[in-house]
Amino acid sequence: MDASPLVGVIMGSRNDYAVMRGAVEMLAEFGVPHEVRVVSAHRTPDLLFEYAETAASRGLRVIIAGAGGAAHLPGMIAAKTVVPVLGVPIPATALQGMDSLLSIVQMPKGVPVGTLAIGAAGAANAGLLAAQILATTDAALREKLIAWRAARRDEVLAQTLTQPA
Ligand code: RP5
Repeated sequence: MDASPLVGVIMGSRNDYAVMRGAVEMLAEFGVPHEVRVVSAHRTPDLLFEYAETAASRGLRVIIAGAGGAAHLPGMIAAKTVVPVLGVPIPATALQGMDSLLSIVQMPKGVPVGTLAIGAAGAANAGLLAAQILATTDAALREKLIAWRAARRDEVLAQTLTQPA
């Protein structure tokens, strides 16, 4: 995207992108300027601090952070900025994302992370929710979101089921 990014999509590993692309695709569908980066809480902690500390001054309005395992990335980013952080638990270990969900959702009072569902649904919803947050001050984006919801409604209304004779 050429425009200055309004949403930062970050993840702890390039391996998380298989899930996190759902957020990126949603932002692209709505024409929301965004950036995508790997930022690891335990492998690149200095980058994590720099990313969070410069997020607001670079114009980011929402950060979507996906991580697997102990999943401290969303919480640590949230600790260093007041830009809203949406956390996506990635099913990266034998615990299938329950570890990440509990880690991300259990932020102590004072440093919130808006936590989405584990995996693809959570990633897509994070993209949608970021767009909805931006739409609170963007009427054109709000109209796009309303049209998108109407299209989903019409898809369901057009569905038919074939019953056995
Ligand atoms: C976390 O550890 C990442 O978010 C990823 O989900 C998990 C495993 O990372 P890799 O070993 O696949 O790079 O930091």
